[in-house]
Amino acid sequence: MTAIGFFGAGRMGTALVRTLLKNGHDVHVWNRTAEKAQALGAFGAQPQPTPEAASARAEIVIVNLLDYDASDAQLRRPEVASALQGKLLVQLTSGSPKTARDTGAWAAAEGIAYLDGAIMATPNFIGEPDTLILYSGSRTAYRKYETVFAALGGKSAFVNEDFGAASALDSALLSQMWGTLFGTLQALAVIEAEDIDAETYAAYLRLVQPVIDLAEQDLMRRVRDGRDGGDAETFATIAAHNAAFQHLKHINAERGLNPTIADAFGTLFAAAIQNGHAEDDFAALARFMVTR
Ligand code: FVH
Repeated sequence: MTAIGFFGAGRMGTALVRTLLKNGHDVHVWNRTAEKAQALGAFGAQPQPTPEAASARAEIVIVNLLDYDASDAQLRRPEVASALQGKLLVQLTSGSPKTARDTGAWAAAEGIAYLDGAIMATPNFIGEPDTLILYSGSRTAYRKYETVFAALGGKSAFVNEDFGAASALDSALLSQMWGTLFGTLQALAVIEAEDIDAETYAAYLRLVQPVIDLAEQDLMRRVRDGRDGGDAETFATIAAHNAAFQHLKHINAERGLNPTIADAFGTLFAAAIQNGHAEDDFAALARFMVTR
């Protein structure tokens, strides 16, 4: 059993605390709205009136507040920083690589061991064997409390000692998710405008998915290896993609659909073609994802 301090009893914080309690840990929880922390008392938590009180008897302090502004407003208070000294601070509030590195530097200066985490799941998946939570920072601290992290998510992993790595992966993986979800929004707009039902579309999508998956894997390998010129293995050149893309543009215009998502595709295709990459692989578009 580990004595754990916990800041936050929102949707995710409540799921995390209840999972820690189920795994037999002694959890002292503080929340800005005290009633939410008190409600966790029914599950065995020890509600505390302040973050420093929640940290006093803890070996590890886990933070899961709305954002880093809310978190910093608590952590940077001298009473809290001194209560954390010599302990492990685990930041599970979502943030950017920069905020993670800044907090890591602050923690080091305060004599606090630090792990920055990224929860790659919604609250309902917390405590499940396949749930992934990424951590980066103190490898020693991760190893010491690995069983606590495994209880929160069975696929939890230590990325590396760069404090910002977990947050960077969080944003990359979320980019992948948003790309799929925004693509789905565009697809659904097209089929609705063309009077095709969603079940029909879903059935054909399942048949096309292997083509999409292979193109994604090929793209990742080509960008990793720098093989972005058109070659015998290129599935479709940028010119071929762009020709097909014009049909989407025409549907959006003809049917009065919002062009915002398609415009992002068009901007990148146009930049690559204007710079002489029409006959190159789709992977050549990666060159235009960096602006400096
Ligand atoms: N919900 C999810 O699926 C995602 C999955 C990935 C990771 N996120 C991150 O987890 C953080 C918390 O998200 P949440 O969904 O639990 O958010 P809420 O339910 O709104 O709870 C927010 C908690 O933060 C407290 N809080 C907000 N502002 C302040 C402040 N200025 N000072 C102190 N505490 C603050 C709030 O307190 P209260 O409103 O109950 O008094 C909640 O405890 C977040 O980083 C997600 O990106 C979740």
